[in-house]
Amino acid sequence: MKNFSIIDTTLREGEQCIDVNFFSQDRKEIAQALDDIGIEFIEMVSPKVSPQSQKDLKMIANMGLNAKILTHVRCQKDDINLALDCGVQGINLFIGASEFLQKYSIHKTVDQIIDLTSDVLSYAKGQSPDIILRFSTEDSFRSNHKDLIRIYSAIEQLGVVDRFGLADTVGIATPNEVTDLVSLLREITDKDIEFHAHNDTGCSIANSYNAIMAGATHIDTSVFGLGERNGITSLAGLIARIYSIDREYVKKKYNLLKLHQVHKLVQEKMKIHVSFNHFIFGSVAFSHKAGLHTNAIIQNPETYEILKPEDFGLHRTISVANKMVGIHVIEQRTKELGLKMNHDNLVELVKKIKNISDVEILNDDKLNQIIRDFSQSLSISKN
Ligand code: HCA
Ligand code: CU
Repeated sequence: MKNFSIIDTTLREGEQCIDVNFFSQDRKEIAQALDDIGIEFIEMVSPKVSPQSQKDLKMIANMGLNAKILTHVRCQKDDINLALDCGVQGINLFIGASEFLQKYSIHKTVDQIIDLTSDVLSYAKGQSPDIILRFSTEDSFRSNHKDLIRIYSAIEQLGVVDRFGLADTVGIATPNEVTDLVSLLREITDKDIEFHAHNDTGCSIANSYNAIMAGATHIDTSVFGLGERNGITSLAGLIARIYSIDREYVKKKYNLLKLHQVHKLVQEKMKIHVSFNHFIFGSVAFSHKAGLHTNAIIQNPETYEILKPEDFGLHRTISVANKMVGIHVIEQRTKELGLKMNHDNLVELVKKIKNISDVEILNDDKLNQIIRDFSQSLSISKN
């Protein structure tokens, strides 16, 4: 696994989700919770967004967190000045590059984009030589490659930028396209490369993974993947992806037991409905049902689990009360209830459970009652 850093942008991109609105206290607690995990960078909304956003940026930049605080700004000197006044450690500057954005958003040609960004980036570095400066193009994956090469090469030559970004703003990129574009940018610069993936077609995690493999050093995430439309790379999803490749590396890099806290915070504060099948923190993420699975899981969980729930402070659930149940788990449940049955009895009991669950939904209490009743009927027939 290549070394990489996470830039969590829950407090910027996340707030662009239609259901999300952060107040001061929310921002403070979320920033602290991200820092507790060991997330390396926290991106916050531009101080231009609102007066309180400006105060909160200052407050969080001065909290003394280990995470570096970044803000996301347009290509304007005013925005740069305001960001620097807030005491941030880094500025993430972006500008549209696709034909759509050249025409309908920024109304500039490629030459004008190069002139403007060169001017504003040089200004920023001149004002604050220690600032970590990032330059990114919006909608990179619908931009003409020749335009991108011209823009990035010009900015690289300027020599003031610490990190270059690529953004799949509309979630259109495939993993192979990400590999290609990150590799192309890698040929232009030795500097850090950041990748930002929207998830409109469900590729954001795979795309982020391919970006790392192709040489990206920084990946943008948000809690639950919150962002514009259906969002971006989920923090838990990226962690799951990397953990499955190199568990020890991820466990050393991040405090995984703290990952739950920030998810709980965002869920409770924003009152959002978390998808039942979200990575790691969805309600069914560590549940097992089919007989073949549960039989193997009770012997060795790794048979059907690549993520260990206990590494995230969670537990697995093994569903027994359903029609897919197998004999081994029913035998175990019977023992747990203090009952003893021979193999033939167990075969008959499993059959009975399957028949009942064909016509009614079982739960644990009902299942236990069926087992007890069955056991009782056996002892009655014996007597
Ligand atoms: C947007 C901007 C952005 C920026 C990403 C970046 C995108 O909200 O339109 O600066 O790297 O997706 O392009 O989030
Ligand atoms: Cu975005």
